[in-house]
Amino acid sequence: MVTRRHFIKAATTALAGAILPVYFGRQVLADTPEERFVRPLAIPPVLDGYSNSKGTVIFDLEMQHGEQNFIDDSLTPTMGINGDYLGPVIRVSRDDHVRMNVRNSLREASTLHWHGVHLPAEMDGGPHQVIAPGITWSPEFQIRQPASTLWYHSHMLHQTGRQVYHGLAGLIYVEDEVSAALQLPDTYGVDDIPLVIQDRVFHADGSFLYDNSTMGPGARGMMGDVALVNGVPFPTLKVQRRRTRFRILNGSNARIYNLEFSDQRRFLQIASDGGLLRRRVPLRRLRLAPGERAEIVVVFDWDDDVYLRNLGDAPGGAGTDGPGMGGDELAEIIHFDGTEMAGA
Ligand SMILES: [Cu+2]
Repeated sequence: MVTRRHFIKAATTALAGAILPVYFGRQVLADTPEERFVRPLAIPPVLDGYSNSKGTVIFDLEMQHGEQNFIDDSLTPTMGINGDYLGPVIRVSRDDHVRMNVRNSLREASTLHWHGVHLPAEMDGGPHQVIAPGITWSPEFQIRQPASTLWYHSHMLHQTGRQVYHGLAGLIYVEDEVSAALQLPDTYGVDDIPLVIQDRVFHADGSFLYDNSTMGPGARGMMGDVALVNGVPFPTLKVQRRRTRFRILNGSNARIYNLEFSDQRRFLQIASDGGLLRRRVPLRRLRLAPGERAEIVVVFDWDDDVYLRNLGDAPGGAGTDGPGMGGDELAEIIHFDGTEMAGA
């Protein structure tokens, strides 16, 4: 059958070298999970903002070019917010009056859209709200919705896909008195962990391959053979014997994930796009389309050695997404390792 890799090779040939060969790295595409999942998961910084004399909570955000090492020794040109790739978790509370100072330090125009935030359209960074290079845009709005996991990303006309692919995205956490009162794991980075899942294709020189032209590999949306979680390819997270909450964002351009743990353990979904569910839902699989969020709680133990893996979108599971759709290219996404806790 035609795998995505073959498809891209074919496309590359068809374009007669218009794009460089796709990367087949020795590390991130190593054959065995033990060789692949060698990098620790990164935890994005949290931005709590600062208050002015009127009580408005202010967040300073800067869209910028950067570069980051994803594969082998190469540096990948990227875009980020307050960093090289992706942006901080913006943490707000219900009823807060907030101001976002969004400075565009890119060499190109962009926007920043608050995905899922209930707010007046003129305060949202949709395609109508272009920020020219060198300009700071400062929308103000009140947080008028329950606790939830939202996100922000570029929404630049005709450039959204490319800019998000290069890293212009981040999470927004809304907290309220309900989320504070529930006995949910809520220690950020310890038992309350964001997982921004994205798939990417790399050129041989380490740069991102993004080609959504009619003849390009991303004509139906870019899908990749390298999984990034919080910007780290095929990461490992050391886990402890405790309930752990994951706030998962499908930050991919086109891939729909059907996620499960490799031992098919049960977990509880506690929140979706709109916030906390009325009751927890036991699941073994979770389907997430691009832009969707879900919060889950899973119990780890000291001898755990499990992966979160993608079964693909079709009912038959991995490998059945069809030629060129890439569903057969991305199985294990992140490794959870409790084994070093043995005897501790
Ligand atoms: Cu969006």
